[in-house]
Amino acid sequence: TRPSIPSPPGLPVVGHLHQIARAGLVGHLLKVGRDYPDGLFKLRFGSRLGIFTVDPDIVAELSDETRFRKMPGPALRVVRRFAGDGLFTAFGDEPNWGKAHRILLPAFSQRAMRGYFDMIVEVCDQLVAKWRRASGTDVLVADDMTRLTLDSIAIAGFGHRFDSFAREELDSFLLALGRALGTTLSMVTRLPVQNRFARKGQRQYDADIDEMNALVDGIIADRRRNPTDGRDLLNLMLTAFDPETGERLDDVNIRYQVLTFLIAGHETTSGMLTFAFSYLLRNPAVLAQCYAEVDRVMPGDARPDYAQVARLEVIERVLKEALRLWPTAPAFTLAPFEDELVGGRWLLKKDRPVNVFAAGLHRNPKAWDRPDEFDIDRWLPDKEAAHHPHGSKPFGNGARACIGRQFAMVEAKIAMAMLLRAFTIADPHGYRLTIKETLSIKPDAFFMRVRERQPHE
Ligand code: MNH
Repeated sequence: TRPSIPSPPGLPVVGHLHQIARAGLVGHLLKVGRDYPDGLFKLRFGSRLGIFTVDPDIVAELSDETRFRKMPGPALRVVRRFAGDGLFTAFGDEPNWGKAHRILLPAFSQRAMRGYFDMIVEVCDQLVAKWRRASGTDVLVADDMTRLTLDSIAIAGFGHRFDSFAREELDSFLLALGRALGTTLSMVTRLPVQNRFARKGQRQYDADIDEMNALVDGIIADRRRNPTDGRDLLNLMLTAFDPETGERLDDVNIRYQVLTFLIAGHETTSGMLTFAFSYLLRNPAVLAQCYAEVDRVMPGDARPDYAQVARLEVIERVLKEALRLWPTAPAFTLAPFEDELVGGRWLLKKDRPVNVFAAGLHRNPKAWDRPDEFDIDRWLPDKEAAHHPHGSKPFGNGARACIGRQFAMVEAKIAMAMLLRAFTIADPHGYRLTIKETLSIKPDAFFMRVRERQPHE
């Protein structure tokens, strides 16, 4: 007989849900992951069983695309209620995945990125202006990073202006999205009976999805009324033909794609930036390196240009290290095409999702020295080359890896550089990191003191 997958002690009926309720899903998985650095482990969510791994050698096997592929698990199957067969939530064998992937890939080329650059800089300028007005006070970092990343993807991808910095409150789209993702998470981390009694929540959930769709339909209708000739995401969706099938995307799928990009295109980047700022405050020597880099690469107050982004290498390492410690999309799910043995001993069933828990993988001592320590020098070129090749997966794997990763890195680098060029940052309240999870993760209630830099600073 084959060994069964190990599991920490749980309770009858609820399994491990009570522990998850206490620590949060990511907090609990980080804790359990430390006890199972090798192989697989399983947790019980009421009647449902989840299989997890944080082992880089197992992840190496799961990353073999001839044996495994992305298989949306319970959480993404709930997200499909509003994102349908959009790129993120599609099953790989749904024709719309390949079609949309081929049609939209050109929107993420180097050339396309260059085209978005000025729009991103314009949004960053608005945040700089806002912090100037706030100079000497505390800002809620996650909210401003969310305004920045939402406005950037909306303007670059769809020509839509949220103008988030013109208003005090977050856009109602963000509030609807926050509630919808929170509900999604609770659907997979609570017992079915607890969910069945949450009727009022169900009505709110439906209303939130309606609100998000209304915004998306408005964006699409607006472009149809006022066509443009750029090749942004929306124009590709509306007009481009798939080179393989010769077909265009249908209207239902376009709606799913626009919503998918509005969500996937901002949540995780905003979390990455927020974690990165929290680490800079706790690592003054690294912060000093960032200031030196910004003043060298982007001196004065001239408009940043695209070529400078490649030279922000310290800031890039800060972002990579923040994503190692807190990958803002903390897990993804894969399944074998056929029954497969992994680690030479555990049988994984065809089509049964396995969770790669990236946050635990990224802190596994099998892959990383001093895994809990923030050390940007891990990402110096020669050291990076020496890492375990599957010890870091912040953007997923293979054909289903993040299509927006360059967009995210360009945007985050330029934002961080423009903010550090203009402000000194401080942590007068001694922030202690706590995590807010929806499906992605962010630092919770992180306030930072910002002050305009003086010429000598
Ligand atoms: Mn992104 C897929 C992480 C920024 C659009 N993204 C993924 C996956 C991860 C991920 C992990 C794979 C998920 C899975 O296997 O189930 N993404 C990130 C992170 C950042 C990020 C950590 C920022 C930091 N993503 C962005 C941005 C965009 C974007 C910015 C859009 C502009 N991501 C996507 C899309 C997919 C995806 C679309 C789905 C791709 C596919 O399956 O074809």
